[in-house]
Amino acid sequence: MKIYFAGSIRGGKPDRQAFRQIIAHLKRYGKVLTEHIGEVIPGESDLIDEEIYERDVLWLREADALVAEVTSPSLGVGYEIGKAEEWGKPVLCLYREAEGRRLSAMIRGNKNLVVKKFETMKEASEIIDNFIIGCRGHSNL
Ligand code: 6IA
Repeated sequence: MKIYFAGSIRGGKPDRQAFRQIIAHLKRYGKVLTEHIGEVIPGESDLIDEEIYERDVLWLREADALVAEVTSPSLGVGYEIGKAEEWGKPVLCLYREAEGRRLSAMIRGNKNLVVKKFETMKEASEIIDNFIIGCRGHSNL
């Protein structure tokens, strides 16, 4: 199974530790195409934006599922979620509730997406496990 993990980079404040833990859990189920997102440091890439876009869209196309951490608002992550939905891929959006912040209605209000709140990594892992079971039920992954 190929999984595309999406998380804020230049968007709102990314929680890299959570990203890394989610990626580590996803790796139990297959190849995480975007493993580097847990490590990316803005401003320290050799790739130009056009190359990043083209590479990421190709990866997203070949992915069997998208898992997005959406606690921090990110234009890039929103775009990736929209594309994955358009291409009929299963999408899981994980978020932490934070005071004074409400998840976009375009994500929380979309019945085509699995949108789940988590607090601990144990909860996030269980949500991921159930999502993957659901993906397998709908295909021969
Ligand atoms: O708008 P954002 O930057 O927050 O968008 C984040 C999303 O877009 C992630 O889920 C990635 O899949 C994708 N993305 C955006 N920038 C990059 C990137 N930049 N490398 C890989 N994926 C990216 C390289 C580092 C750069 C910040 C210097």
